[in-house]
Amino acid sequence: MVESSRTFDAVVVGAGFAGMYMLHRLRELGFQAVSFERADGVGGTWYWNRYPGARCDVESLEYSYSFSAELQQQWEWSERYSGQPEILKYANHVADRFDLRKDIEFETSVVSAKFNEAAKHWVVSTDRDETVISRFLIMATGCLSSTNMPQIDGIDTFEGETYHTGEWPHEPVDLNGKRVGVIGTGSSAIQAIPYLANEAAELVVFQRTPNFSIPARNRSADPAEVDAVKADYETFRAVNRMAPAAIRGTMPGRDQSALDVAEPERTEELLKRWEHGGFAFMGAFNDLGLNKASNDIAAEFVRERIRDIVDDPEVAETLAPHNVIGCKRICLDTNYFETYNLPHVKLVDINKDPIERLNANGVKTAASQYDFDVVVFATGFDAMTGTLLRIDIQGLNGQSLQDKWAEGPKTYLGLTTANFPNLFMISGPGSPSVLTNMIVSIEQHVDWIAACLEHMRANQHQLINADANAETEWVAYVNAIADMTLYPTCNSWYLGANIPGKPRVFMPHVGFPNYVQRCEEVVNNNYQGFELA
Ligand code: NA7
Repeated sequence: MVESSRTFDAVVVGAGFAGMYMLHRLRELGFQAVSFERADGVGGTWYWNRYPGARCDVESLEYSYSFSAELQQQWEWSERYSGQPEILKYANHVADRFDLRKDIEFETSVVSAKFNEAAKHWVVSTDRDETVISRFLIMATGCLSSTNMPQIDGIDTFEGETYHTGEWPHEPVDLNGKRVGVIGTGSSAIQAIPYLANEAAELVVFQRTPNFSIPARNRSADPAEVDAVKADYETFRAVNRMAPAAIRGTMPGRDQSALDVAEPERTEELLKRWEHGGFAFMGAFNDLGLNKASNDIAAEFVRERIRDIVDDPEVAETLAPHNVIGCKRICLDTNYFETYNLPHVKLVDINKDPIERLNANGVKTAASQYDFDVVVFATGFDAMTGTLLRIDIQGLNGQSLQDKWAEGPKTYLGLTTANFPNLFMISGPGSPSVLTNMIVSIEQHVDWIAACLEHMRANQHQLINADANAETEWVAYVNAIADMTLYPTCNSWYLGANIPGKPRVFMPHVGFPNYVQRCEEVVNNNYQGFELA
């Protein structure tokens, strides 16, 4: 390993939406910063997730940076929900517009980061055999950036092509006339399946857990709507930040329990939102995430729609989820359930007919052999902690993050972790992150970190470290809020339940405005819960 003479105020790991904005802010403040990015381009999630049909499920006018008034005025989104190519184009535009590339080193992965207590800096090593020194280490590594390959025997013996939705090739994949198998029915699969079915000669979907999905009702951007937002983008953003998930959508939530609304009004409300499309569905009533009886009403409504759409009653029943709606990340789709009416599309419930292994020709289940040319793994991610824990991060006394988080992530505000001084995480576990519009959460974290670094510079502090008690209280607080909701009632990736052996801990903080308020209180109380030295 070459110990380089390069010294930075801050190393930013990643050049997705978090890393890019962090780099921009650091440079604005006059800090010497570099970003290391494992891909050969910017965009993070939107760089990697190029599967057919990949699309954001937050509306374009909201899913964009707010930090530059000129940028948000000048950029034109073409659709209600942006597709992956357009979001990646936007990320590249931002990189060029703010001249970020000169401080991003592409195709460079950070493999370890060790805190040197005597020198009070991080020693950061990359897979380019270089070690650099930095006062601060900022992890902008994304929440869904380590793909999850299922532990199925014989994957390597399959002689056809295999793809993971989260690492889709850059070149178009030709599926014309091919027999395609898809494993998984999460958001990625639900977006991809109608596209895969369009091309493939045969498509077989292996489902472990059915998912709730609401029609996206995507369409071209409406010029009148765009003009109205752009006339006062500041207020639009401010209102969005006050919404529980920092997502307002185009239909306000109804402030009433489902149990307090009589039929037929209750069903009419749900139907109106089903027709409108998108996350607005979950705003039909104010207690869908809190009260099982209310949730059952919305869940049954969606099951009814699935039964309406899918011709074969047996297939419809297999596709109908029976857990709490919204407990797993709710999906948005375009013709997902309709796709199962096509004669060349088949659904296999692997609870009834388990996958035994992959073999040279395809997938062997307990009851059948399915031969494929292509198998697509839409099996998700080791979410929120996966990428952080793949890097050998060592804090005070050589303690590794892997050891510290062996029973689940422990953070203070989801921004820092005790005994890892001068280390920040953008949208880390314990922050609202994946339960919100990610860009809003990213901007809030970046601004908080930037202000903290400015404060430290102004007061000649060299070190910031979270207090262990403050951290313990934070973890308990995050769990207490989650326990008030229906989130812990199913096996979601929010709980780490999709990864065998991962500790079952609810990772994100529920609610955005209440979280921001806590972060502001901490600062106003002179960085309460931190030791500054
Ligand atoms: P998800 O939502 O984690 O979905 C992964 C899917 O793969 C899900 O249906 C899983 O079933 C299934 N899966 C995972 N492992 C296996 C094995 N071993 N066998 C069979 N099926 C399996 O990932 P996505 O990429 O779709 O979406 C991730 C996020 O990206 C999404 O929430 C949005 O925020 C954007 P399970 O439900 O675990 O039974």
